[in-house]
Amino acid sequence: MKRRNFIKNASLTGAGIAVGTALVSCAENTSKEKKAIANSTIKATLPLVIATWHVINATAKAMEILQAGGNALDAVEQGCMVEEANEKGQSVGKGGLPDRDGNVTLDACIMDEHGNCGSVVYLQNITHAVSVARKVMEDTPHVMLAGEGAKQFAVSKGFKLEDLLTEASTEAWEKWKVEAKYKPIINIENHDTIGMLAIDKNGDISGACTTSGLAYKMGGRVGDSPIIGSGLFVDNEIGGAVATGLGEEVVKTVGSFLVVELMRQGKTPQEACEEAISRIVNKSNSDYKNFQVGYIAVNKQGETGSYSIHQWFSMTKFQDGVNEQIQSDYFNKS
Ligand code: SD4
Repeated sequence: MKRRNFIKNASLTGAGIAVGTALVSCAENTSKEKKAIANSTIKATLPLVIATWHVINATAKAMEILQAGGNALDAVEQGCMVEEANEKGQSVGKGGLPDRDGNVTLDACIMDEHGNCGSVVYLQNITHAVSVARKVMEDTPHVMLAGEGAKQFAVSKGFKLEDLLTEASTEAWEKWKVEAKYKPIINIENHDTIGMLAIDKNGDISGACTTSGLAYKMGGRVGDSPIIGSGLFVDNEIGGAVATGLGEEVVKTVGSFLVVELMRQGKTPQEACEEAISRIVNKSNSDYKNFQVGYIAVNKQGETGSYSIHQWFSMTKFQDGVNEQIQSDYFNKS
């Protein structure tokens, strides 16, 4: 095995592998390899999956796929599909809250370990937006499809058209219309846009993100969730990150790409999430008291992190047989 591959594999596979520091002294190592060796002493059991908010059914589905030897891409897609199909979740897929005109419009994206990605924006009448995004990635020369074009593409791929506006969401929309005030809600029932990252048994990372976006948004509004680099970013050499919350603020700081780049510079996933939040709250005109943004991240060594502006953001993590909700630390303690 070539030296580079040995190091790569040793730092990724199986439970808690520690690579000998003797290798560090070898003159032919690049600095990247040295970093990989230093980091590889961290004990991580693979596979693992993390997701935004409290979504244990989604992480359980993803882990089922990973445990059966499936890859991270299938795991994140099928994990996200659980929430898309859950009509009780009013911010994802079927049952998602509509825009101010009563239209449910979905945004989603997916990214694999090769840096391939696909995305759909303003998709209507199709529950599994994440799967359409995957088809965009795999079956077209494009990255993003929007609106009617995305819908027609989905239909051509065999997706079923459905009415996504449930009774409960119609009722909520009717209530909202009485005052029709637009204000982002900080945490919706502790269960919101789902972003998921998985590392499979080979150490490969994929991620996905899917949402109906902000409730009662303007018609045509698109958030961060389908935008590669904002709602999601994966670099298989470094790690991955996903965002939730007020998408406009995530887009302005290219949040998920930022988190991954900070990890590339040597920050832990936790430190990187904290720094990305600080870029938002420390702007001179930041109105952060009135909106929420949360990040979760994983690095190549299987360390994870999560952080948000306000309390009550959480991450679900499934690793080592434990599928648990972990409350995130947060910035605004005042
Ligand atoms: C958006 N980021 O459309 C999404 C919504 C979200 O928690 O994550 N809500 O801006």
